[in-house]
Amino acid sequence: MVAFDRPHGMHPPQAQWELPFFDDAHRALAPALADWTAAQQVDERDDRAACKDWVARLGAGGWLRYCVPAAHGGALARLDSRALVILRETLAFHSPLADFAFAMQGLGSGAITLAGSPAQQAAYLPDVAAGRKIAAFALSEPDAGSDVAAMTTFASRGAQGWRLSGSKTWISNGDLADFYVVFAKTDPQAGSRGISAFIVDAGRRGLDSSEHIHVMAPHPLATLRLQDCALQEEALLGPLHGGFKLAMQTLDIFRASVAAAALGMARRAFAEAVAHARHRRMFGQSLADFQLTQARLGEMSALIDAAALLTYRAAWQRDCSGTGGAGTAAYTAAAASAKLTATENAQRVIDMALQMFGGRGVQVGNKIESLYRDIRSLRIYEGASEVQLLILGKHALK
Ligand code: COS
Repeated sequence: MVAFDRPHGMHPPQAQWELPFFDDAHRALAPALADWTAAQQVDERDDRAACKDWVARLGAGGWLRYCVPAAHGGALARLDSRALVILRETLAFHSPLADFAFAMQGLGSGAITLAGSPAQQAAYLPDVAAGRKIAAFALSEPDAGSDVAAMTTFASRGAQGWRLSGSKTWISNGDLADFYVVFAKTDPQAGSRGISAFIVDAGRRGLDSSEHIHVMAPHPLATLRLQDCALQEEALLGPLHGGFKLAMQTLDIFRASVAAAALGMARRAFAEAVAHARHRRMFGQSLADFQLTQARLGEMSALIDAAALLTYRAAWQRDCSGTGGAGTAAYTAAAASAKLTATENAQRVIDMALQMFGGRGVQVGNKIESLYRDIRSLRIYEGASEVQLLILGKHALK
């Protein structure tokens, strides 16, 4: 296993930022981040230690400020989807774990940005922006993944506040986070209209996060067990029974950015494939001289372009579109299209790149080999491809 995930002199492409979806402030962001990442040396052999390290560095570098609004220590007045897309694409090109560390600060705190009380926002968001607090989003359960409304974690209200019982699983940053945004049923008979969100600090009595989950592309994951976990009244986040919509709105913000992460990984695989094709000799010529190789690179390039345009459109639509922007069904569909296409296309691009590398492509320690493992979960988390198809199908029928 390689000790350091260094880009070996590879710099992410910049021409895409000239597209009219972006403005000059966006265009300045990408090269500055690319230079910054190239100077970072993070030992990624231990995913938990590496993730902590990345959060601290991203905080110190000022990059996490794009995860929260300016009123609470953020860089911009509100969460800017195009900045998130640029940051995630660039980080994922360099290191999928760096991208993960960045993204989870946003996803884990997104519901607080959207619906937190002034006290909740002041207590958490500045620390998230500075990398002093690690955030997590706890929605999935063993029997409620895509079907969010089937969750059984229950929150009961008493004279002293709330008591939460149940289990959450596949929780990114589980056992690493300083706080979790936990979704629980507050009216079990009301389906998606009976869910509420809570902020649960790590170390709280009744919260056990010690069961780690190990996956093919290491990143910190755990199951949370809540047993009569007592919370103060003020731990309720957003409106009572408004948790399902809050979860969907939070996911909506970050779905276009998951697409961007997939795009960054696909662009890296493509850059590796082009470099390899130029240098690899066989049958008296370079791999790049074969028309078969040229056709394959052409296919990869078109898949990347298609993903990029849908991703940037979704981000632009959320930031700028008056009629189809944030909170509209049109935007939800645009984000679903982007996530579906970018993650599926990236899987194909990385697979094609691996094929071009031959045996080296499956050798542990090769960048393509790790990308092949890294990309797989993006087609599942934050709404599996099938969920995106469902969202698009429902939208078409409306
Ligand atoms: N923004 C705001 N409100 C939304 C919304 C969105 N993006 N999506 C749905 N809603 C609202 C609907 O308008 C509806 O409101 P009313 O009760 O007022 O009518 C309510 O939420 C229920 O919507 P719907 O009937 O579409 O919900 P379903 O239970 O059919 O679920 C899917 C829809 C499958 C799309 C949803 O459960 C989902 O996204 N699942 C995947 C979850 C996920 O990403 N899990 C990964 C966890 S993080 S790694």
